[in-house]
Amino acid sequence: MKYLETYRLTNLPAKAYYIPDFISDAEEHFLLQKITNAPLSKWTVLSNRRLQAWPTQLLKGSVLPTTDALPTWLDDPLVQRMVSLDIWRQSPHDRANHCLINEYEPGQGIMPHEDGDVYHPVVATVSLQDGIVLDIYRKTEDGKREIVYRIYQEPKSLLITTEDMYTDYLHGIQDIDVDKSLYRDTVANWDFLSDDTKQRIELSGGDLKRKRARVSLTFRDVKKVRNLAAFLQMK
Ligand SMILES: O=C(O)CCC(=O)C(=O)O
Repeated sequence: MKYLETYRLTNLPAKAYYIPDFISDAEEHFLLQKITNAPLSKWTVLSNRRLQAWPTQLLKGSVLPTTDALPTWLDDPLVQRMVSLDIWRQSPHDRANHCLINEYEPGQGIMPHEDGDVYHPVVATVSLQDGIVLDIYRKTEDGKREIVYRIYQEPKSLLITTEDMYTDYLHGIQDIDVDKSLYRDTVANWDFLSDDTKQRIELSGGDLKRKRARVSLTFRDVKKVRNLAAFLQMK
């Protein structure tokens, strides 16, 4: 893999990186198998997507118990490869300790939101199985929000957002079947997309139908890691 700076989306505020083909076909297949074969109890089903939290859901939405670590199939090669890119250099645990796996069927999405103070401000998302558009929103002065950038995440890619992109913007995925108006000047990472993806977008006139469930693995470093007994005593 080339030096991280090679993948910087320089047309976005600081900082976002998009790495196509971050994982191989075989790795994608292996990860999808692991996710599919996880116990059914691992899934939380929401109205517009379902998700798995690894190693576990956060206590009170903000604390990771020390007893749990990411399973090997998520750590190797994904987290280790991210660590080698030096993206967790300044994070409290020098690496991601948590992974949220979201599955979006065509027509599903996630409301615009900020990731907040629970995590160190570096987010690394691997996409599997299908592409999808991530919208980046800015808050307007009248308290509303508007889409200011769009990033098309191909399967097997890695998207990293940090600094202002983490703190000053919201992100979301629209609950639609077709990602519309995808052109060179509307997709922030257009130059990084594969020829095959660009051709499919162009052949569809810029309106790309979501064909399969898109699965994402979002890696972050949860700041607070506590011994569970100590955590309960604090109550
Ligand atoms: O699936 C994605 O790419 C976005 C997930 C997300 O926004 C989150 O987990 O906070």
